[in-house]
Amino acid sequence: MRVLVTGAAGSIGQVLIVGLQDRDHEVVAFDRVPAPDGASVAWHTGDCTDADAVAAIFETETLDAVVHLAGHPDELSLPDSVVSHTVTTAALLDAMVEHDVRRLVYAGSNHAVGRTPRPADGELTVEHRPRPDTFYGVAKVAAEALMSLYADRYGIDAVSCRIGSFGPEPTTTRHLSTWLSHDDCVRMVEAALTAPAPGYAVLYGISRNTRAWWDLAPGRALGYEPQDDAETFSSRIAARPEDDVESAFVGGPFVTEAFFRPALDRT
Ligand code: 15L
Repeated sequence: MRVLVTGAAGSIGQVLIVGLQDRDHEVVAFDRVPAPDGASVAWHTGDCTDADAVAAIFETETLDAVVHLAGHPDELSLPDSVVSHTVTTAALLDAMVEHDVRRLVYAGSNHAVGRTPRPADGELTVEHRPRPDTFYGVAKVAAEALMSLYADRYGIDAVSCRIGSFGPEPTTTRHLSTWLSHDDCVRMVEAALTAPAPGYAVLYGISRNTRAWWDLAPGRALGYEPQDDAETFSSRIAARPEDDVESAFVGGPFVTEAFFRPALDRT
């Protein structure tokens, strides 16, 4: 497939460019920063919040799918969060409809349900109601709502991968439950790109962690079969004072009062 990857210069983007090429996909990259030296893919520099810049890519490139990773990975004011996550998704979906690009894979977040108390037993399913822990989570939920709307209106296949904690290895106790390895991330995105007719779908983007509290069944239904387990690293992870409070809700640190702030910045 020929896949537009937004946020291509970010940590997930860099891993996916290599991983998708290894799996015989052709990547077209989009990011606010210019192509790194030696970039092996077509590279467009621009901002996903600019609908004209997004539309211009679709006018010059022939695409089969979009992997939307761009967005600020931390808490901002509500308007800034909505622009960063929801407006960018809207710009892409409008261009996809106009140019008949039928598949969107979205870097959703566990923070869409982060305010959910950690399940005492069993796993949190995707049927659980959106329960954001931050304005970041609210904007991710709104982006998913938009994907659902475009799936219903226009028949776009749109898969939100609610990513846990992406990284080369887990570094905290919470990560033993929430980690998504680099290789599993590539497996997950490829499954979401190639699953036959998923319509609008949500999955939890984590590895096959022994201590997982999110249900992997929705991902497996789309062909995502994780191979890595954070438990492999457990002996290297030291306990921290924050661990207890971070384990109370699935959103971990984003639920704590350090993140409480007004929705709107006032001068
Ligand atoms: C996310 O969605 C954030 O982008 C990232 O900064 C981490 O906080 C991650 O979730 C997590 O929950 O570990």
